[in-house]
Amino acid sequence: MAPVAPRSGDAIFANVERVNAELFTLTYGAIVRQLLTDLEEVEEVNKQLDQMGYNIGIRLVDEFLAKSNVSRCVDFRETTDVIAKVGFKMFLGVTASVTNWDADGTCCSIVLEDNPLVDFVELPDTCQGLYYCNILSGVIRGALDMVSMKTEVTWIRDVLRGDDVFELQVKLLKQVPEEYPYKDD
Ligand code: MYR
Repeated sequence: MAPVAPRSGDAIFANVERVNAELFTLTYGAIVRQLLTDLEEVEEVNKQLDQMGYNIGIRLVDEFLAKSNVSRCVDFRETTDVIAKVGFKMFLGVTASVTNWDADGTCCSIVLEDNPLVDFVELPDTCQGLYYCNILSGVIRGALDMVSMKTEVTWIRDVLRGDDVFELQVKLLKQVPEEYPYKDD
C-alpha cells in the first residue's frame, strides 16, 4: 500500500472550505427543487425565495457588524458598497461591484461575476421564469431594511438566463431616520 503523504494544515482547511462551499451550493439547490415541487408555480417560488432571503438578511446584519470592523455607514452609497465588498465576501465568499448609479444616488446595480449558488446548475425549460438566486435579492432587501433603508431589489441580468453576469438593481425607496432609543429627560 502506498504511504499516505501528510497534508499541510492549509491544504486541509482549503479542502474543508471547498467541501463546505459545495455542500452549501447543493443544499441551496435542494431547497429550490423542493419549493418547485411544493409550490408548482415558478412565480410562487420566486416570492418564497425572496421572503426566505429577507428573513435571513434582517438577521445577518448583527452577525456582520459583530464580525467585521465596519462602522456605521453614512449613506446609501456607502452601505451598498459595504454589502458588495465586505458582506458578499463574508457570507458568499465572493466580492461584487457597485455600478450604474443614477444622478441622485438612490439607485445602483450590484454586479456579481462569480456566484457559488449556481455552480452545477442548469435550468430546465420548465423553469424559464425562475429567479434561481432570488434569495440574494431578499437578503439585500432585508439587510438594508435593518439599517433603515427601504428598497426594491430587482434582477436585471442573470447568468442562468444567458447573461454574462448577475446584476441586481437596488432602488432606495425611503430612508427612515433612526430614532434615538432613549429620552433625554
Ligand atoms: C451600518 O450599520 O451602517 C453598516 C451596515 C452594513 C450592512 C451590511 C449587511 C451585510 C449583509 C450581507 C449581504 C450578503 C449577501 C450574500
